[in-house]
Amino acid sequence: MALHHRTCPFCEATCGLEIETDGHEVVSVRGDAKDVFSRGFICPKAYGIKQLHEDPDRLTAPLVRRNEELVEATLDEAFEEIDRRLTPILDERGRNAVAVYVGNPNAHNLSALLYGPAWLRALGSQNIYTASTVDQMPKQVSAGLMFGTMLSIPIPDVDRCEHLVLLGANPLVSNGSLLTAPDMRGRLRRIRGRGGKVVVIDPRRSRTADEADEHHFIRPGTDALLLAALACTLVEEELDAPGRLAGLCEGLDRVRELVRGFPPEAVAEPCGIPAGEIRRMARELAAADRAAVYARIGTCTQEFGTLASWLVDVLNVLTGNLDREGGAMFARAAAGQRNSSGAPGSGRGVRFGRWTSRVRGLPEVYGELPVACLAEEIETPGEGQVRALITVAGNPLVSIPNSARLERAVETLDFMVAVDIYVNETTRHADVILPGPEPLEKSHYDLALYQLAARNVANYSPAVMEGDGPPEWELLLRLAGIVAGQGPNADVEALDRLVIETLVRREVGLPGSPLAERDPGELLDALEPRRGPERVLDFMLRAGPYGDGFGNDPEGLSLEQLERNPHGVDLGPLEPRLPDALRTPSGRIELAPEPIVDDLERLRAALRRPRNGGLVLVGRRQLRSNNSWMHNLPALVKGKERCTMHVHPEDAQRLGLEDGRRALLRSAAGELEAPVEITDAIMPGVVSIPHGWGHDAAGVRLRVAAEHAGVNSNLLADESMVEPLSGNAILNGIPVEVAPA
Ligand SMILES: Nc1nc2c(c(=O)[nH]1)N[C@H]1C(S)=C(S)[C@@H](COP(=O)(O)OP(=O)(O)OC[C@H]3O[C@@H](n4cnc5c(=O)[nH]c(N)nc54)[C@H](O)[C@@H]3O)O[C@H]1N2
Ligand SMILES: Nc1nc2c(c(=O)[nH]1)N[C@H]1C(S)=C(S)[C@@H](COP(=O)(O)OP(=O)(O)OC[C@H]3O[C@@H](n4cnc5c(=O)[nH]c(N)nc54)[C@H](O)[C@@H]3O)O[C@H]1N2
Ligand code: SF4
Ligand SMILES: [Mo]
Repeated sequence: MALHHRTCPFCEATCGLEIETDGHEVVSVRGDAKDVFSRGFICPKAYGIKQLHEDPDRLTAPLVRRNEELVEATLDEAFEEIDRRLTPILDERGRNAVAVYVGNPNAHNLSALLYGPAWLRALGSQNIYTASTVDQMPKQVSAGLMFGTMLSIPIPDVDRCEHLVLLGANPLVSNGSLLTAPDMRGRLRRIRGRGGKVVVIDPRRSRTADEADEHHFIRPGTDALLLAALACTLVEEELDAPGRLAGLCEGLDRVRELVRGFPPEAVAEPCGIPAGEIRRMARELAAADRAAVYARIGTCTQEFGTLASWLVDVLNVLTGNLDREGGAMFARAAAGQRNSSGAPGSGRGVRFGRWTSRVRGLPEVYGELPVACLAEEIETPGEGQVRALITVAGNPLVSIPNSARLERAVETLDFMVAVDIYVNETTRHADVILPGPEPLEKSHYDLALYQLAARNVANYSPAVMEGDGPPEWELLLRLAGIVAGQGPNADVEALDRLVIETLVRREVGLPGSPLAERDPGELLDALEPRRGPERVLDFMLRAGPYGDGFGNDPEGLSLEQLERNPHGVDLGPLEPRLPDALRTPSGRIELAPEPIVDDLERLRAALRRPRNGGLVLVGRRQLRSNNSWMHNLPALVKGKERCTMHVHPEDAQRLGLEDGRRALLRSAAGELEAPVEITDAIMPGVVSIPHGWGHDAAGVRLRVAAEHAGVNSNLLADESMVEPLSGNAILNGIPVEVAPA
């Protein structure tokens, strides 16, 4: 028997797990009571790490398509096939003919975070797509424009705040997003316990709403109007008090003027929230000592996603709560954080639209194109047409709008590779599947999520057991070798060396770095004998804000120190970081970025838009689910059917829908049938279906999931609808017609 401590990789909460193993068998999975951040908390998904380990459908060997069928092959055969098929496409049709889709699990995968960028650079295609444009891209756009980097996202200081307003987020189910804070139920209860208040704005009375002091239904897609009206109230009633932030902001007076155009009396009707309530909410927000406004996916995947994301931080500024204890603060991560590297206080800022998508002309954002464009880029002939697709831990045939169209498009590709652990709705179309190791077989460090954490922590977990196959970073470097023209057997060791050398050289050349002017050779020697992600991570930690600086501070952080602390290292509560954390060219908070301000005209038009009284569709997440890919684990799908359509009793009656019977939903993009679940926890005029289901397609090798297939809600989402600033898909507030099936 052996006891291991490992961070859970399944969601953003980064809970510590205590895993007991007996040889290759997982005996038990518990919360790690000594974890410095989660202190024993886990959710039901943690057990998934055991069931994933045992899942007979999980791939452990590469698959290659031979005579129409996916059959097991050796790794060398798989890479030879990739080289044989991909290289001519690159040679004859150019780099853009190969598209890549990077899915959500990459954000929880050290190998992918460290080596993904390297292989994408080697590929050099403009057709890079990720799950970010069906998720948080609007927040990254507003954060980049306001503060200078895409992950400079203020996090509510939940452990010290006394008034928290949550919009479009259900952390009691999702366990938090762009807010890494295990046990949100406990944290919200403590806010109330210390006399504070929790307010939830959501078209559904969610589990989080049940735990709150106050919940308001809101018409989907109208959060930007509500937020603007809250800001307007602060300004009109002279309740705004930015304090020291006033001296850090560019455009404060301009914003004060702009929000005056959205008085509560004007937005009440479209939002479905009375003006008096909006004014009261604004007054309470202003009166609270330590308050934060926080919004998540419901406010991102909608028509005014970037405006809503921006207005959240406008409110945090106007109330003086940005960068203040108990307000909305910036984490200070131990490794890899752009806003704590180099010279403090200013930077290059962000630039978008360096290229545009070929068919629809949508701008690139942070090096990627909107995934809602992928199908048309495959379908439309001409130079730069996508002929090959490589998915890395992604299931776009379920996750992106109008997935039926993408499916038809994918069937016409010349070649497709998937780096994935299952044959699912997407990967069944691949010609080669490269399975990475399961979570227990790889080391873990949350490079991305600690930048968004409600407390500064660092926690590294070594692999729990040895895998048979190669680590994911080696797979990615071999792919890099192929697209760089080095053939199927590139020297992985040499490529890995190139990755670390590039990183070290960049750091020593960076003005303001603690390692500026140091000798790269000396630093590389000090990293010996580490290889792969451990070498890169060790370097990032030592070069980071708590690092040992390779001798500068012998007490400072290094990977070795994290290895000695299996329950993590607590780096303390959030601390004010402005102006140092800014990376805007002006060295100021850009409170009125031009592209965002220009978009207010579109919001103003929404005030005048007549409403037809029709139904709109939103999504919802479920505790025992993780997007599309954990439905093959028996413990997570047992019990009653979960992929149902929620509808309010009044709507059900009007439409003749009966609980437990099926409804037919139609949208501009498509139609589907779903079982009806009548509940007054949803706002009249709104229906809800969770995403990530629909596992009954031919060729899918998910035996458990197939028995709990559900329907894919993205058959209804319209790929032609994207939010203009971020290119994010609009997945909430989709007009639908509903009738008994
Ligand atoms: N309608 C609607 N659509 C949505 C959303 C919504 O709210 N409503 N939410 C959106 C959001 S927020 C997201 S993040 C996306 C998610 O979109 P995707 O990232 O496309 O989908 P996932 O379901 O996360 O699929 C993950 C894939 O990774 C594989 N995988 C899991 N673990 C590993 C691993 O360790 N290694 C490898 N190589 N593969 C692995 C799984 O088998 C699966 O194929 O969906 C989006 N789509
Ligand atoms: N158990 C579980 N946990 C997960 C996931 C999962 O699938 N299952 N997925 C993970 C991923 S990839 C992500 S991105 C995060 C997301 O984490 P959250 O952002 O917390 O996501 P949800 O739980 O979907 O909550 C979104 C809420 O927005 C509401 N909503 C919909 N439209 C609107 C609107 O127009 N306005 C407002 N104000 N609200 C609206 C929905 O009713 C829903 O309650 O969760 C992560 N954690
Ligand atoms: S909350 Fe998230 S990180 Fe914590 S145990 Fe559940 S899935 Fe894992
Ligand atoms: Mo997500």
